[in-house]
Amino acid sequence: MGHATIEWVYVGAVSALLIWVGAAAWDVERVLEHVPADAQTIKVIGQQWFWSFEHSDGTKEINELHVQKDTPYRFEITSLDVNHNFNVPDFTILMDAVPGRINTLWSQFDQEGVYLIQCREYCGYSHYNMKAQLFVEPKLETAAAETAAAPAVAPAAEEQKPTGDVTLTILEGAATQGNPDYDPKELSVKQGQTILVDNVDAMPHTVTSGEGPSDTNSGKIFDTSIINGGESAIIDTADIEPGTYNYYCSVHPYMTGTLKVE
Ligand SMILES: [Cu+2]
Repeated sequence: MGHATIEWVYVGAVSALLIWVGAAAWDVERVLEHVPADAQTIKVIGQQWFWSFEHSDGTKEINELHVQKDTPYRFEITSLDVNHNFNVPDFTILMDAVPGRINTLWSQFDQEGVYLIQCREYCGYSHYNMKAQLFVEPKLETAAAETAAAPAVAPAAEEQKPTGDVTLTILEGAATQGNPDYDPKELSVKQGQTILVDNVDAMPHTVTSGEGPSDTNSGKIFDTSIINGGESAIIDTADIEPGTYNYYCSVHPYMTGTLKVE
């Protein structure tokens, strides 16, 4: 064979190899992009410093996400403020949550259990505490799934606001550091009285006993857990020993107050 011929064989072989590698890569890409037709959509919204989720039937959850085992889900991920990253380490889910755009990925979960959801993009003051829980529950049969799949946090439609002996208000704008938050900052009650915690802000907040997120005794004396914007919760002081207790908001730990039980 002449010199030129060998060169052409070589060029041909290399080209074929490149085309094969390219096609294989494209195939992998296609598999990743291919969302199963029966996938259910879950909207994932990151905000300083909590996660909210909206299921295709309209149910919303905050810092908790309930899904069913072996069911494909398509996640539409976004942010309402700064950049976050939606990360479920146990299922190698990692996707930027960026304001003004929707990133999608799909996944399904093959193990029942409770798993960590966290933010993997530094997003400010309480980034390290921007965590949620993923509950992978048994797969329900399709007929029952419609109703039974409804997660724990149902939309509070015509629910009547509860009343309490005293009111603790979470003020509008409280989520922004430096703004007035709890009103009154120091609340005194008599043991046995009930406290209506009225969240008039648009953001979710909590009233959680303790010194802050790193306090291992957090929430042991009282904890409203998440109160959505415009909603309220009751703290019953019947079982709280007289004393003075610090509390904070688990979503915005710079929000603090004191509860005195007499
Ligand atoms: Cu808060």
